Amino acid sequence: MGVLLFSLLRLLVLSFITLALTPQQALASITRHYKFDIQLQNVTRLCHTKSIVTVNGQFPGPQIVAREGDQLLIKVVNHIQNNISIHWHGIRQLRTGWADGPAYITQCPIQTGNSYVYNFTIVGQRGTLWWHAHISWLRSTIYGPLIILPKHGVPYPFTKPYKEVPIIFGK
Ligand SMILES: *[C@@H]1O[C@H](CO)[C@@H](O)[C@H](O)[C@H]1NC(C)=O
Ligand SMILES: *[C@@H]1O[C@H](CO)[C@@H](O)[C@H](O)[C@H]1NC(C)=O
Ligand SMILES: *[C@@H]1O[C@H](CO)[C@@H](O)[C@H](O)[C@H]1NC(C)=O
Ligand SMILES: [Cu+2]
Repeated sequence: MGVLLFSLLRLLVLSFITLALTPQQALASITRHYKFDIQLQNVTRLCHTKSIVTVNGQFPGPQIVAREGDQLLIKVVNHIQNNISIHWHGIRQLRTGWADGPAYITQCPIQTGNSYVYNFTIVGQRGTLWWHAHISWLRSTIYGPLIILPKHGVPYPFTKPYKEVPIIFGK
């Protein structure tokens, strides 16, 4: 009788835990979509205007924000005359080597008028990384931050900052 009651109780507690955790787990990982249009843009710095290669006309490029465990689908469309590829600097590509980005190493570059969807999942990493073009001189203007937040409910390993500001050094 005591054993049965104990088993029943355990079952109840276990189902309660499962029920309580399910919605959160459903929230845990999502797929995030980004579109990178590689295009020329006139950019002014220190009173000089130059036509440079950008992502979506932005310089520095757009910020990617994801949570640990999320899947990223980044569609890169090449509108310029050069071949291009984008490297997700510091991301561990676990069984997704073809999404790493170095041209002629893990992929053929994306040719003019073509596109490629980088598809990878962030596993066991958090913090601020960056992405950049990984071919020829295009890397000098094509770059931006890649921010990986901890999973929901997981704190930073330090006191929560008052504010976060990505700082990116370029030339
Ligand atoms: C940049 O400026 C030049 C000169 O004004 C113009 O001919 C060109 O179309 C502009 N390019 C873009 C992408 O806006
Ligand atoms: C673009 O890539 C293709 C395929 O790798 C190559 O044949 C071609 O020469 C490249 N074009 C330029 C301008 O580098
Ligand atoms: C992304 O990759 C996963 C497996 O790694 C695959 O199941 C999924 O279909 C891919 N999605 C797209 C849009 O390519
Ligand atoms: Cu890199």
